[in-house]
Amino acid sequence: MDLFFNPQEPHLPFPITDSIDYSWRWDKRLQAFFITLANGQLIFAESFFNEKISQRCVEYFQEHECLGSSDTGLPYLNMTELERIDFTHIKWQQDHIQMYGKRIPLPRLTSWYGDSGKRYSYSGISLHPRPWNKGLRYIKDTIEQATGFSFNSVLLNWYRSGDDHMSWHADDEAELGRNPVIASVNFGETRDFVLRRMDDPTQKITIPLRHGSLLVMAGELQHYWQHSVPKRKKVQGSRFNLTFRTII
Ligand SMILES: O=C(O)CCC(=O)C(=O)O
Repeated sequence: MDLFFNPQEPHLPFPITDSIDYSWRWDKRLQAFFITLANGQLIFAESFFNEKISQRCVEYFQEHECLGSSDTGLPYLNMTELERIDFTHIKWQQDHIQMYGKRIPLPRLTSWYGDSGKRYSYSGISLHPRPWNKGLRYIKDTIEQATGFSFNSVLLNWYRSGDDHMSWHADDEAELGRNPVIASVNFGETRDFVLRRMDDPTQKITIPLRHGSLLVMAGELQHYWQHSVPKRKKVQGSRFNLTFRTII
């Protein structure tokens, strides 16, 4: 029996390793879990944005001018369809990576916004920031006020269905600094965010990120852990993920 268990407080909704290096506590003010892992820290707020705001974000990210009227709720967009659509707020793009001498499209759509000059490069892709807009600034300000961290850029990922995914990687590019604080917010479908230790990939933590969830990664995490968003065949709809970062 856990003598320190307080039934009044929420319990961490996913398992973490039961060892001295791992712990969590509930923070009442932020309504979030503060989690300590071996070599890293997480803050997890399952319902950081309420349903109304989260739903508005899903619409905002997809709004576009088509036949003179704005529309939302797009089906899975391929590259040709993407080029025909003029998005109102977010300029979605299809990036490519070079693999085995071939140019391969990323299995998701992306966009990069931030302060002027805050360029970001990963996997051979170089991104120039578009200026902040009202919706992104609102999300950024809300996260900054709640957490006390500040950010100057955001990478947006649109997972059009459960086929879209993100492979194992760490956010360890030099321009993010030594121990970056990265705040990740999610809107739309729930998808699993999986962490694994680099020196022992059997050590994994799976965090279901829901409509409105916030996950902050901090400390040495990017040096010792990789993360991914695996394919999920049963997921039909879209999920939008925004990772707020500081480019130095
Ligand atoms: O979609 C997610 O939850 C993860 C995004 C991510 O890993 C990244 O942008 O580097």
